[in-house]
Amino acid sequence: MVRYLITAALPYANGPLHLGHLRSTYLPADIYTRFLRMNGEDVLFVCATDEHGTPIVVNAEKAGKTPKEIVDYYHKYDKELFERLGFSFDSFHRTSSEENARMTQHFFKRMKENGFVEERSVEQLYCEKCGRALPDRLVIGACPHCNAGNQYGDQCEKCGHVLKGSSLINPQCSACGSKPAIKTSRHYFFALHKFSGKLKEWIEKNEAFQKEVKNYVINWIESGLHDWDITRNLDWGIKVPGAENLVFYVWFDAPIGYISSTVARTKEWEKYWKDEGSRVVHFIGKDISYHHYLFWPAMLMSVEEGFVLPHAIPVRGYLNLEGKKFSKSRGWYVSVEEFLSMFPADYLRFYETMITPYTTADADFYWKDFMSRINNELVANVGNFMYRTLSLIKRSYDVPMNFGHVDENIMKRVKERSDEISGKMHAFQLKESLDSILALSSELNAYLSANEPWKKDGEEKLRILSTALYGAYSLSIMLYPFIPHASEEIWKQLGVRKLMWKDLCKTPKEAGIKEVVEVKPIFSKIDSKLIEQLEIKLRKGQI
Ligand code: B3M
Ligand code: ZN
Repeated sequence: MVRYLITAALPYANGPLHLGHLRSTYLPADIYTRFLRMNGEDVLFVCATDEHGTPIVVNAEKAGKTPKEIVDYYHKYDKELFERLGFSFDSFHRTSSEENARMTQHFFKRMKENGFVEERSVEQLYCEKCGRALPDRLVIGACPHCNAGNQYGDQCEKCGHVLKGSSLINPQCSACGSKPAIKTSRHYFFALHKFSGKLKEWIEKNEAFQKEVKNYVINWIESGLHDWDITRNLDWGIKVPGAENLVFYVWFDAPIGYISSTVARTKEWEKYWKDEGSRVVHFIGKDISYHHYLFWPAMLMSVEEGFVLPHAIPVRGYLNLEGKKFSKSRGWYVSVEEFLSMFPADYLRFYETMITPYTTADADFYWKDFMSRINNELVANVGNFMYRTLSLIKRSYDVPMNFGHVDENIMKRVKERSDEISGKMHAFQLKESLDSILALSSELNAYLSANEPWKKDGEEKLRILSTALYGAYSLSIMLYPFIPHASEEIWKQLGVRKLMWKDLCKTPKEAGIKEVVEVKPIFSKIDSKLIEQLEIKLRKGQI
């Protein structure tokens, strides 16, 4: 039996979410999950906040708070915002949880027993003044590969190289600016290189992986995989058993968070992670491909406990804002919270899907483009068809009717479209599916205009309106994964509870629709004055 475990990359509990965070990961994962649920699949959708690592330590220090206070705040913040966006997680847990500490320590123990973890001496930077080691973001200096200044010790933002703090040119403690000393310390390393062959074979034969991603991942393997230092001298993190002064590196316990979030939800978590028929699907942004295509599957192999390897790892690119990177410090920024104070969540879900094909290409959020897609595609096409249909019915019949005769050509057309869309959805082509739904909506609008039910009466009128009604609720089913709030509103107006994908083959009568209970437009147009104001505000750096 097929079973699905869907994940969205874990957001760092370290700051407010902006519009760019949603596009590559949470939104596609939610759309895909809702589609599977509508098809009656056994699916669990899990996520969590990623609560360890030096950036959280640094931010907490700057804010005069403890890391725990910061992550408690942002866990709650993210959870609430995700709910408002309609992200339907079955479990939204935390990497600082008991479950995750236990699972992480268990992984480490197994990996060590199996000979994939080695203890080695490392030279690392140490700040005498702060009295602590300086891993990752606790140190700053120039990149030894491209010379760019002001780079943190984990990765160069300019050239993308993964760095070692001790190789930075002119390193400084990022908290106090002192010149660090070098100290040796015992750390644990995960022998990633031992999995090169297995990983390569697994990636090459997996047909669900994107070709472009496969190419660059295979390149990484061929250029040689480095073993990973999976421990850090820090106080904040999951303790390494038997080593008082060490915690695990954030990227070691973060993906394990996918499992512990499942554990927190159900005693039967192993069904989803170990049964042969289970499909684990990780939705990610392209910057974390290395971690999900190489590091994580190797970890799963190394414990030798029958974990299934990821079935698919859909990768998408970044979102920019009007041609530039989102940057909170530079005021080039729109937070999700601000957006939701002005527009419905479905508008964001719709627009971000429309600009996100299934590739790793980046895209831009433009206020004007946002307005025109909402006004011309969502409101004028889908909204208009729904409203026209439902108000014609409401005006024509004030008693329950038998909406049982649907034009066969339209029924055939909807079925063809639904097969096409289903195929695309299973292949993670979400924007491409939405395009097909919009095309169907245009066809239905044309049907209604061509058949002019307002000029007809009796059986003929009833047949045309039954057909339009069938079209309207078919669209509401297909659109539900994308804009669930709007579909739920339509269902309310039709007096039905949640519809399923299989209801696409039913006439309104068979689906239990006897009348239009109430009619209200489900969307409203965006005012161009508001958009102009938002553009000005953004340029002035006030958002
Ligand atoms: N917390 C966020 C990122 O790098 C990071 C993802 C963890 S997924 C296990 O996009
Ligand atoms: Zn210092």
